[in-house]
Amino acid sequence: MRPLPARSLPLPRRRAVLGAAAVASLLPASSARAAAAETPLPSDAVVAGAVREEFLHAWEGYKQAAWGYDEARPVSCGHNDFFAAGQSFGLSAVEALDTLYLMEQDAEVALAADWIEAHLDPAADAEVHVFEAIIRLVGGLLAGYLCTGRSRLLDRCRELTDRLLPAFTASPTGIPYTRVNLRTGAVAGTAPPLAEIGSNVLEFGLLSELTGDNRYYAAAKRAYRAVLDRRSALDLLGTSLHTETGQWLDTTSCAPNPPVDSFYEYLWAGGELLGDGELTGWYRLLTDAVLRHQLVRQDGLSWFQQVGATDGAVLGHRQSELASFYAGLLGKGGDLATARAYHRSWSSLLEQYPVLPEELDFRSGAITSVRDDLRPEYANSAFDLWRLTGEAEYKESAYRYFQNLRTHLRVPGGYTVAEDVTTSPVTLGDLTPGYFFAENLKYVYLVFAAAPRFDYRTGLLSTEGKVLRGAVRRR
Ligand code: DMJ
Repeated sequence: MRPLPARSLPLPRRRAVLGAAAVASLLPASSARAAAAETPLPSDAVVAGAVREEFLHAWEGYKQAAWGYDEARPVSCGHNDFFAAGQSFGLSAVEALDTLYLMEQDAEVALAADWIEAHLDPAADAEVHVFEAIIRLVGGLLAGYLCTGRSRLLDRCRELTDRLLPAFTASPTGIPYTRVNLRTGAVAGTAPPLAEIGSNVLEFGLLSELTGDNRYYAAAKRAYRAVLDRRSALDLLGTSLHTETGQWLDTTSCAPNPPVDSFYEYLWAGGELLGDGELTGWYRLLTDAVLRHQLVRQDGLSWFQQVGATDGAVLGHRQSELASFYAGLLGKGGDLATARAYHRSWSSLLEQYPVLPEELDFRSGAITSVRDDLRPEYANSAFDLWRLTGEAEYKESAYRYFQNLRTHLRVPGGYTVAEDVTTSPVTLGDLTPGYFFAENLKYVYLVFAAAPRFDYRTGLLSTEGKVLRGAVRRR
């Protein structure tokens, strides 16, 4: 564990390519803009081209090391089964589909879609993680269908979702089981955290719209309602619930950290995508409570503490890197001031570390997890805030993120996770997580590419970066 100086702004340890802009992230907005202006970025077209090149570098790495398997091990040239040992769903190909499409790589889209249609087995004898299967596979197939119009992708998606559905329908409370065997429908796992209960309303709602079958959307709403019914008098939620008894198993409100993060994201996004005002109302109710009880302003930075859901008592100061997406969500939800402040807190941490560590304790300054699992969340919020404001600061964030990734996590076989971001050089691991193909470089690309296949006005991305609205079909 490597302590940050407690109770003071972190001082820049390194001068990155974007030196002035990096320093600017510690300054008030006006100074930030002035400093950033002194260090012009390359042209948008140059950056977009470089990002596409890096995406294709990782994609080629996957094709070389792990084609047809879930994930590549780019250092050892091996592969990883993500869902179940000995079973592959070609996860990275599914994750990459819409990114390849947005980047106008049509031959690669066809290659991936052909493989999926021929080999992805929605009835595999595998016990899969329901939440992961929904955000990665169901979402990926939906986005692939929306981009390409290939109806077999939608057929696969529907069959897979039908086989995941027992996790919801077999539950006496509506709170889903965490795992299901796709062949037998046997369910298991009775302690889902909130992200796993709620992060399905986008995929299920959209699938219901596309198929005219309301069962998917109904299951998602039932699950959400089961949680809302159990909120505290403070309008706070705990972390996990029992599928069968409906009792809270952990009453800590840890938003926006995992494992509750995207539960809140899908309330806002579900309201947007599905025109469901009830979801929007729930988003506002719960977000107001999180801001009231958990937002902490410390030394010019903003963080979210953990509190007891029933009494609001402070329980911890853990901040996961995965929570950095929340700046974008707050902005989309209309609270730009808090969104800006929270994003800037993460930018300031990027002054200390070449890539963001997995977790810190913001009160003590200690880094409590030195890994970086090639995370996309900071780029996600940079994209969201750039789209909302058009401001240079967020373009700078996206570019700096890209530069740091390319400098520190690129290997000849693609991109990899880091075991320790506090060493110099960074200690590398050996995995390209599937979400890398759906998220990290897609967000940066969309900032710089003026992508003709993305409708910047209406586009809506899932928690896994899948384009669920706003893909412009090729003529
Ligand atoms: C992705 O699978 C999704 O973004 C999810 O919501 C949380 N984390 C990973 C990436 O870090």
